[in-house]
Amino acid sequence: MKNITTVLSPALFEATVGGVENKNVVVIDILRATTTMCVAMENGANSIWPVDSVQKAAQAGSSFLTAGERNGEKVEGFDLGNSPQEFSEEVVKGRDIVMTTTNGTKAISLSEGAKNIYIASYRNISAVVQELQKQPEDIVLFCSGWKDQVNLEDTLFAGEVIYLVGGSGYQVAGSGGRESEVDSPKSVVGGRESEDSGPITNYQLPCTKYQVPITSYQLNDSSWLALKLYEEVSGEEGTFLENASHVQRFKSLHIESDLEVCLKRDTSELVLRVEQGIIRRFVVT
Ligand code: 3SL
Repeated sequence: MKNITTVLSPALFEATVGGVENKNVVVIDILRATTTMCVAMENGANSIWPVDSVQKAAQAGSSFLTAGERNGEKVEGFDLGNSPQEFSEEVVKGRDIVMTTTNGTKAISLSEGAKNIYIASYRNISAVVQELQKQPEDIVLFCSGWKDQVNLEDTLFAGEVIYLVGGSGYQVAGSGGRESEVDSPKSVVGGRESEDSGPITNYQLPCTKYQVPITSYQLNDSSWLALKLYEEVSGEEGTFLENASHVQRFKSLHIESDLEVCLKRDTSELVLRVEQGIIRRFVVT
């Protein structure tokens, strides 16, 4: 039995998971930090050192490209902001980057001590899912949110990871094999059974997509929330995310074109992992 626990914002980290030792943490900041990290590594950056303050980044040393934002705007004096469009091959290839962002790098530092810390975005979602399916330990999906608040984009993405990790159907444990094999997330049958049978939080998710053996997963309430949101919105992410407060913020900062980059799927098969505080490509052995 594996637990998939979703942490909806850094403010809920302590209360939701307490500690992350022996757990696989996936840090999610779709708009934009973890997407930008993926783009930088896709374009050949050597490594990214995520730090939680502007001061630390500024003191990193001249060999680093400095990158970061506060409130969505580039930190004054830094080489780069946090727009994925700035991290082109020409700019980042072979470079070590030090990066600080309002929420994403904070979630990474809170995850310190986990067995593995992965960096996820739509750009590497399938690679991350396959990596998670191989790991025997519990999974924590850590949504960076916005200034400790829950946001739509990270929650929606967490829901898709839950859906994909388990595959395209699932059955209620103890239901005598009642199973839902489905074509689209919208028709997934799940949920809790009647009050009399008590709460059922223990589901078997047979994965067909990546042909992994059936594993049982236990979802916390936030994971259920995320999964159900994904089922509802799947295929219409772009339209749905027009409602997101951060997309509204993009509009006021005139950076709407970043949204399209952030919603691009599977542009690489990179698994990015934080190793001794530094984000590197994870070489699967
Ligand atoms: O907070 C963060 O980590 C950033 O991704 C926010 S922003 O999109 O750069 O505003």
